[in-house]
Amino acid sequence: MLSEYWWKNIVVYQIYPKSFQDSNGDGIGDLKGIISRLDYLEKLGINAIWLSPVCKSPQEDNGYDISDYEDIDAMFGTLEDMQNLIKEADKHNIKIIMDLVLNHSSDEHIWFKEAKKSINNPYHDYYIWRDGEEGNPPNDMKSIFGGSAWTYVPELRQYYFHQFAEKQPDLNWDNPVVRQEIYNMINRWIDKGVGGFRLDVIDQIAKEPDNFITQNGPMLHTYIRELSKNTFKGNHLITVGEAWGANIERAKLYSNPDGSEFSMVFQFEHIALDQQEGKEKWDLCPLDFIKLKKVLSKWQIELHNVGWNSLFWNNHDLPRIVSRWGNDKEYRVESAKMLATVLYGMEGTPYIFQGEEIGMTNASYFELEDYEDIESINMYKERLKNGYSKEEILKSLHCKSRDNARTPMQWDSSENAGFTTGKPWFKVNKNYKEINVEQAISDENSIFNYYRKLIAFRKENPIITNGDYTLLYPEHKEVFAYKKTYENKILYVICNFYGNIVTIDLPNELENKMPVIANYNNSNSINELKPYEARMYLLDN
Ligand code: TEU
Ligand code: CA
Repeated sequence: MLSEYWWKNIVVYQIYPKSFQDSNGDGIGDLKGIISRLDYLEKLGINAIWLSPVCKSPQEDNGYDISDYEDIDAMFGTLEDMQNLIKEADKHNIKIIMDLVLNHSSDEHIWFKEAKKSINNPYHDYYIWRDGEEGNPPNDMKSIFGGSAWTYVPELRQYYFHQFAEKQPDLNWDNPVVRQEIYNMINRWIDKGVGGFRLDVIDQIAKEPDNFITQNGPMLHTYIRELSKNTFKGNHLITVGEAWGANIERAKLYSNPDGSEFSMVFQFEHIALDQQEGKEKWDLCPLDFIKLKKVLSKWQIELHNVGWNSLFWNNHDLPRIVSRWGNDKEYRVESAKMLATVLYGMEGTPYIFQGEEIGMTNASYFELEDYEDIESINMYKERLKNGYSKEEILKSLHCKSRDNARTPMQWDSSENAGFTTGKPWFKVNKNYKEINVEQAISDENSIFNYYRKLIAFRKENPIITNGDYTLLYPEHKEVFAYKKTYENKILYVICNFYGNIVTIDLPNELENKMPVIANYNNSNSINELKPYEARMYLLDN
């Protein structure tokens, strides 16, 4: 029997199914491919898989546009394959977390096809419509993927609302019939044995387009509590709400230990600190390191005992962290380990995005025609129109495109990195001969083996999830260090976040102590940190 808070002590692994492992040579990753890699995931030490969407979808946004919530897309397999995955994963002590995209559906969902037949159709009110004349939308709200948030349907003389692409119409959460349909659908997945849910852009469901409200609408937490109560509440599932707009106060609601909303929040404050303030992610600037320390520490302290956070550097929407804030050239291995060390001493549930554990890098040599992602392609078109040069745009894409995370998983040095025997749907990163799973498993000093150590260490040491956190040297420009105390233990995490040697006066009690985990075998002197050096010490109090 699972304890109520079992998800506090695990590590989650995110799979982007299209790019993980192909099993039938069509060049697209699939469910059978995932089943074939469960041994690998068990070896890493993870206990849950967050599976990006595998439901039926025209794939306008790689599955984040669902046309049938209760069927599996043929390119990934069948419902039976999904049941097998749940069953086989369970044998490896791994739960399957489904990705629920509830803010919008695909325009090819039967609900929307019906909805646009007539304003009297029973499904019409499943979506958000406003009367209007062609060329004159209700207001000038923009879609997150570019262009207007309103699309005209001439037969109805109405516009429908979409926060994302035209093919992703927003569901009308103010309609109780829609909410009930969603709850029934979720309950059928619970009956099939899934271990939990990740809720896509959940902070955007309670929108009020007439008032320009998309995030954090007034009804948001009322709807989430109703959702939880009617579905997963009390079922001991792991549930995680994706919320770009969460602050601490809201995060306490999302992750209230009373289970009224979700197990945890997945928020992004720390991961947007290398863009110009008030601008888009494409508007690059150097990382504000002092702020990064402040932000991560704030979340550690403020949610302690009253909420629960996710710990991550990567997902399918973010560039690869080793290329972003590490060094994917001469210090790739050291910096990838250092970045992991910073997070793995913290309270929260860590998420590994596929390939992170072997230090996969950005595809920073892509040409414009290599990009597949709708967000990247639309940004390119829009910025070109607005007078940006191709070079500027390409630079932003190299640094920030979501496609950096979506190149196929690098399993070995054979053709197509062992991802497929056919033609891969998306280019394999050309560094796969050096960076791959086979290499990582055989090398005892690999990033992979370091992650295994960190994961095992977390599970054995309650100080990580229960300890009191203090940031050390908050104003230091290169060192990220913190201390935790719990019962009779003290944990120190000391990291050099940069590629130069740093000398710093470390606490006296570390003198003559050996780190329990470190990314260099020996240090010259305790007070000298090598490039990207990371150490974790566990002391008796
Ligand atoms: O992402 C939420 C979201 O707002 C992103 O579009 C984000 O703004 C962008 O990726 C930053 O570059 C979720 C999913 O994770 C994403 O893959 C989907 O495209 C999006 O929702 C729509 O479902
Ligand atoms: Ca396939």
